[in-house]
Amino acid sequence: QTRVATIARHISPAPCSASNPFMVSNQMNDNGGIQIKGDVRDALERGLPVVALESTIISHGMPYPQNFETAKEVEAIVRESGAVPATIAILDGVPCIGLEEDELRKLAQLGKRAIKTSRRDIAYVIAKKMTGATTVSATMFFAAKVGINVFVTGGIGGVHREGETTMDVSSDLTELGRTAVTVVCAGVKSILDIPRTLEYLETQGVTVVGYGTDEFPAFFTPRSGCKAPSRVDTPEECAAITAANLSMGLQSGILVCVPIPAHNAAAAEPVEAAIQTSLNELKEKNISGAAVTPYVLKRVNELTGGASLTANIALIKNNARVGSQIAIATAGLVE
Ligand code: PSU
Ligand code: MN
Repeated sequence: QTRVATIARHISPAPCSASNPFMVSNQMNDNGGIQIKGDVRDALERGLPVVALESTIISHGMPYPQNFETAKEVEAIVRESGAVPATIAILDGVPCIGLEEDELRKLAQLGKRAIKTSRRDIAYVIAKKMTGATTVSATMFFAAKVGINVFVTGGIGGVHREGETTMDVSSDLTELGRTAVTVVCAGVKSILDIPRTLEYLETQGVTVVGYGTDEFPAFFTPRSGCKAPSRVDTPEECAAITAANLSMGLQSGILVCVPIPAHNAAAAEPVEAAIQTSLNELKEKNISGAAVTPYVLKRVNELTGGASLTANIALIKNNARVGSQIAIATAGLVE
């Protein structure tokens, strides 16, 4: 059992006041509050590169068993690249930083029976001792809390189409505005409103960079037609931006957008058609809120005969390679 019940020194103490009985003591975390897997804790204490990974992508983003296989392969890529993977989830009410293989499998098999856990859901899932798969927003929160600077995912949430009336704007975007973690992704899907997503990221003060591209990538396809605000071409440049962000205490996130490699890109046209179909179905079936993204991912996969899932898996692995290099370069710059 490599699991440890103590927290790393990176966690800043919770505000604690003897005169206020409602303030939770910092001691709570020392006993099963947050569990950090042994190899992750060791790497954090020694300043070695760690890559955070989310778990909603496992439970809600892909079907079993591809989700389990992909989760394991992504962790293996991070290790082969020279960093330590830390998949984050809440298991039976305990936030876990780094999962054992049997825990990954359990989450993969639970699928949508796990709670899709964004920032708003964290306290509830913990208090109810539930099992929650963390989205980008919740994963960023926990990564920052334990001192992990780099986080790899597939795609982030964004402003939904017609978001100007529904106000369906992913909490991933506000989390990026308030949490200093560098998130490596393949952009946002064209199921979302990409221009408005970029506007909102600017409002939130998020540093957005295209990785080896001038364009903001659109997840399944390398191009969106929208210009990325800035561009980098190396892991070292990303590390320098992360270091500057931390040293200035900006307390906001960085979004590194890596285009899907051209040979993995699903042909744009069938994906776009499948997206349109599933968006229409959302209205017919009255699906809204947190259920939207999982539904569309599932339907686009069905409608493209699995082509979108193949592309999804390929881009995540590519992001894991790039993200590990960024984590390694960052560990060399940041204490
Ligand atoms: N995009 C994907 N796969 C996913 C998600 C997004 O291609 O699994 C998940 C991520 O966990 C992301 C979340 O943080 O969906 C955003 O959900 P919402 O749009 O409800 O905020
Ligand atoms: Mn939403």
